[in-house]
Amino acid sequence: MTNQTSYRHIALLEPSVASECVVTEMMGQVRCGAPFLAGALAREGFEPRVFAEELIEFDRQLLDRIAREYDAVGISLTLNTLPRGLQVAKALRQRRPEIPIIAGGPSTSAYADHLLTACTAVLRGRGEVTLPLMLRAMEAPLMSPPGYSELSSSSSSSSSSSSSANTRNYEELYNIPGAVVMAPNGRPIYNRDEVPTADAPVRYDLIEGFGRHTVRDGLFGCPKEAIYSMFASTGCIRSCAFCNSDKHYITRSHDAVMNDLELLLRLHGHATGIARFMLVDDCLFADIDATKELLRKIEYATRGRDVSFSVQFHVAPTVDNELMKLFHDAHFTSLALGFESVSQKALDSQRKGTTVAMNDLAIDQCRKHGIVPYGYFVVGFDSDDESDVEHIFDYVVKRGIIAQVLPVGIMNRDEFGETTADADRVLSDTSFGATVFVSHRPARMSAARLQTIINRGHARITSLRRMKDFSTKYERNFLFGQNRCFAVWRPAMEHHVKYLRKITEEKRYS
Ligand code: B12
Ligand code: SF4
Repeated sequence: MTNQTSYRHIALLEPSVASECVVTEMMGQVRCGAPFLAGALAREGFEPRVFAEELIEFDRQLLDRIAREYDAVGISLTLNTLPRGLQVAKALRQRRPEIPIIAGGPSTSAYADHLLTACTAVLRGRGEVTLPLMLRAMEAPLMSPPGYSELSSSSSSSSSSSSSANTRNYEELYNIPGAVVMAPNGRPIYNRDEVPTADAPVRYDLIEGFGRHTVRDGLFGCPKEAIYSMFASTGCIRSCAFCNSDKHYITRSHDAVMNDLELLLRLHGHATGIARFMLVDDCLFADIDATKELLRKIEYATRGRDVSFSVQFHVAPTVDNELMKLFHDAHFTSLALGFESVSQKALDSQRKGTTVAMNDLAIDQCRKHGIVPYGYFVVGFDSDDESDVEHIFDYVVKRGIIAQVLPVGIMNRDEFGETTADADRVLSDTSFGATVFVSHRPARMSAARLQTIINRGHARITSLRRMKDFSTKYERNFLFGQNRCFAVWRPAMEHHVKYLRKITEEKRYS
């Protein structure tokens, strides 16, 4: 079923950043958001194309081409790609002032005031239903909100080019659930209606440059290997206090997931070596029976293929031997486990619903079933004192696991752009995207002290002396990559200690 539209060619962009993320440095990965939206748009009669900066340079030629050949642009953002996304939106608007640009993605609506200086609208939440609605609304005749053009021309924050875009169909755009548009007073207004969702095929085939290697070099100066994102659900049924995952848990049909897998296998081809996949679900553990069923299907579909899968997973269900065997049989070579802490106090106060003993057992279960346990830890919770943080690094070394230890991120705004109760402890707007830099004031130590312990801990867990602890190629490669990353990041991490001392001092005396 297709509808004819006058806006046909839609460019969906996923900007990337050179942030301090070890996985990003080693693998080329595109999120599912833009290709999933491409599937939804294609079904509605649009002709979308996805451009991911991981796979293709967002250089002048590309921006010229997008401004020339596309009727509208969607930009898919996360917090730490937001500054780059804004830069790209401004560059497009300079090339073609009237081009409609819509931004979306996790937490994007929180910073709509920044984005609306260059984007026509922002969409909160999932976009597969609302993006086509918004594009149709934009095709309607122009309609300026009363008084807006005078107001925006005198406003220092909006450029003349952005005001022409923002005056388009103001009221119609605002009616779309989740829409954030610039109000006549020059401030973003939020449509707070619940955002509808739908399923769609993930159109990996519409991603420009999609393939086994990225064009962008990794830390080691050569193209990164691709890891293909797939998803069977979005959102999470749990509500750990530190986590800002979507709390609406929505599943996809297994048929849709398996169709995506078949497309990926076809695009990857037979002759090109191992195909790596990551199931990017937040909560593949919500319904264990359904997960088992999906794993059986993946095992069947990938029989005889050189493939490897990974997924982020909860520690609790790993006690289930049948589940672990199914993971193994379906080629899941690693599970990224949310251990978070080795302090029971922290696990309880963060409502994790796990114990330190369960973390221990999850590692044993992975080893027993031939799966690499990959640890995710978070440091700087309000219950953490210095020794709680140090104990995490001790644990990683003692248990001989590969791990990422991330400083906790705190949001200073909610999804409606309103200031959160924690806002005055946040030292950087995009705090939540922090990877190795402390960006908030913890309760029981100074930010600079936390950064010092993190720096010291990273030196330990990335040391090549740990190579002897690992028997799999996966773990050894990861450790090597992490070691190289730390060598590059270390000066900035050390400088960050001084920076944190300075800004917290300044804040104290201001
Ligand atoms: C795959 C993934 C990665 C991969 C690839 C990252 C990449 N290329 O950007 C890896 C493992 C490398 C990674 C790393 C990091 N990630 Co990450 N990652 C994910 C993950 C698990 C899946 C993304 C996905 O495909 N989701 C499924 C799709 C369907 O959902 P979606 O992208 O949200 O898209 C929907 C809507 O958001 C919306 N939408 C999306 N784009 C657009 C665009 C428009 C125009 C519209 C209208 C709507 C719209 O509609 C889509 C369809 O419904 C998410 C968590 C999650 N489950 O979403 C975290 C997530 C995106 N990551 C996050 C973080 C913090 C990080 C790290 C900073 C972690 C760290 N501290 O090291 C690093 C930074 C990496 C970097 N260099 O930028 C956060 C972002 C927080 C935020 N609110 O912005 C998330 C949301 C996890 C979380 N809840 O905390 N990540
Ligand atoms: S940390 Fe994991 S289990 Fe907890 S709410 Fe976030 S996604 Fe769900």
